[in-house]
Formats: sequence, structure tokens, C-alpha cells
Amino acid sequence: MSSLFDTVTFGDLTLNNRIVMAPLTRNRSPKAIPNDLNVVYYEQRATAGLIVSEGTAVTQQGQGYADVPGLYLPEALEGWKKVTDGVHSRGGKIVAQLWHVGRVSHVSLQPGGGAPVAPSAITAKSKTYILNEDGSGGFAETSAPRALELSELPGIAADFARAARAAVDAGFDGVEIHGANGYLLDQFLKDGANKRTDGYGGSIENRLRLTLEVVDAVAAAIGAGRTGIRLSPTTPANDVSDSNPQALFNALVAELATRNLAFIHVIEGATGGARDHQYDGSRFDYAAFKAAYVNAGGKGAWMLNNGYSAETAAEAVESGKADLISFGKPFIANPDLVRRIKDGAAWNDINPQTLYGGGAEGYTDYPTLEAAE
Ligand code: 8OZ
Repeated sequence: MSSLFDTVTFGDLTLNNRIVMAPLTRNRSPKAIPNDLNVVYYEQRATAGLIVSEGTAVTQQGQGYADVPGLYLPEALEGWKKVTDGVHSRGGKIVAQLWHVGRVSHVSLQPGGGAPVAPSAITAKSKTYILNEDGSGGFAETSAPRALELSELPGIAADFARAARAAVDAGFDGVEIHGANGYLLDQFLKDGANKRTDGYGGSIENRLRLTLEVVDAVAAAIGAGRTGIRLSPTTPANDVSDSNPQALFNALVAELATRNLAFIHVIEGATGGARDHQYDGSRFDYAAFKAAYVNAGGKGAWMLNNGYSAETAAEAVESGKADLISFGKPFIANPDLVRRIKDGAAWNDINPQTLYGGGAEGYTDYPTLEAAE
């Protein structure tokens, strides 16, 4: 029987334990460049078996929020190098989450003030986070997107591949492709957002195409053993939905099973919300989803996320339901979450006012058990 505290190897990643820090957007990297405060934040959390970095834009076009980091400027790569060195010096592992937001953006963040891009020209009923003229941050409605031309799609896969190479050059142990939460790849996957009539829309096979091309381009660039992907089959995040998510996502993981990825990271239900959230008119069975992967020969780690406690996480790993469990908000408030789980200690509460933007407060000042001793 496996425990949360066993070391484990998947693909090229060997982890000290099965507790993963989930990707967390914090909006504290002005000009898309990771800085010294970001280094401290990640170093503090390096006892996680694996850290998945906050979403990191592969290009400026992929940027949807102010002050989130990127992987496309030389200065950003310098900044990330300090982060990865810091995590490694404390014995941790860190992968970069490769992010293209698609339509979840705002003209003020886009190259030349242009429209954000999407599978189809349908505005998401969602908000992004932008900079006001006085330099303060604030939420704004997403801008109307334009549909990507067929001729632009190879460039999207190439952008992910280039960012993956940059991530490895900056010292990351690998990457997680952001295929979740209503961002570009999830927009192409789900028929609520994808109304294309070319080879990238319509049938399930067509809607999988861009995601699989991105996976293949990234794996070719850095190796499948250093590549993972995050999926959210039933999330309503950023206004996505699908008429038959079970057929769609079972087909996707059956394809991924043949590609020897290091891990599949699954958000169960509504991201950060109800674990049993379903789209209208369909029901999704997460056990059947995992079976579709395993039955197709998938060997990568099966990582589950969303609202786990110390007890439910241990149960999921011990029962074999999951190989890894990721924690999001608990890692914001508890830099030493691994120790707290091991010791059965209480968890600090999160301050919801300091999640997005700002400085050290609510970022690097959450107390550890060690400091209290
Ligand atoms: C919260 C705020 C902004 C972005 C995601 C990258 O949901 C995000 C995100 C979360 O995956």
C-alpha cells in the first residue's frame, strides 16, 4: 500500500513524497518577470514532493491577467532560474505550468491592444485582472475575442514547445501543460466554446486535435517523461461547458496514454468549488475516466485535486485512486503543509483579501510550525 510520504518516480521525475503544490495564480510578478519575492515564496514551499508553478504565459498573446509571469522574455528566464535554484537547493522539484489563456484576456494585455484569440468568436462571461491607469489592479470583463485562423494553429503548438524548452533551460524539472479551467486548450476541447467547422471543431476527434498537437510538440521538445497536463472535465470555470464530457475526456486520456507522459493532473468538479459539479444534461464518472486511461495503457501518475483534506488525500493514495494529490489554497496558507499533514497538525486559514496582487503580506508571511516552536 502506498502512503503520501513514499518517494515515487514517474517519467523523469523522482519525488520525495506524493503531496503536490498545485498551480496558484498570485499576480505578484510585474512585467511578467519573476522576482526575488517570488523566489522566497517558492523556496518556503519546497518540501512539497512537487511544485507546479503558477500559470506562466507561453507568449504575450497567452497572457490574460496583469502581473502573472511569463516564459517569453529573457529577463523572465533569469528570474525563473533563481526560483528553480532556490527550490532545488532545498531538495524540491518544480515544473512550469505552460499557459495560454485564449479568450480569457483583455485588450490592454494583448500585443498591440488587439483582441484575445479563441477557437470561436464567443466572449466568455468571465473576468480578468488588469492594471488601472493609476497602477492599481482590478477585475475587468473579458474582451470580445477573435477566432484563430487555421493557419495560426501550428504556431500555438510551436509557442508551447518553445516555452517548454525555455522552462527546462531555466532549470525547471519539467512542465505541466495547462489544459484546464476554460483557457485556450479547454476552449478547443469543449463544445460550449468551440463552434469551429474546420478540422479543429465539431467531432471529438477534431476538438482533441490542438491539445494533442501541443502535447506532441512539447514532448518532442523536452521529452514526454518531463511533461504532464492538467485537465478539468466538468469545471464551469471561465464559462466553459460540454455536452458529453465523458466521451470527450475518455477519448483524450486514451490518446494521452500512448504518449508516456509523466502525469495527468485532474481537477474534480468545479475548480476551487463543489467537487460534484456537473454540466447540465450529462454526468461524469471520474473513476471511469481514470479507467479509460489505465485501460489504454497509461502509466503516468494520476494526480487528483480539489478540496482534499489530510484524511481524504491519504485515503485516495492508499486505496490506489490517486498516485499524487495536489493542494492549492492550503499551500498558500501553509508553506509547511507537508509537515502539518505528517504531524496531524492544524492548518492556517487563508486570507482571501491577499490572494491576487500585492506584496509579502499574505504571500511569504504565513507562519510555519518551526517558527512557532
Ligand atoms: C485564479 C485566478 C486567475 C487565474 C486557473 C490560472 O484557474 C488560473 C487562475 C486562477 O487555472
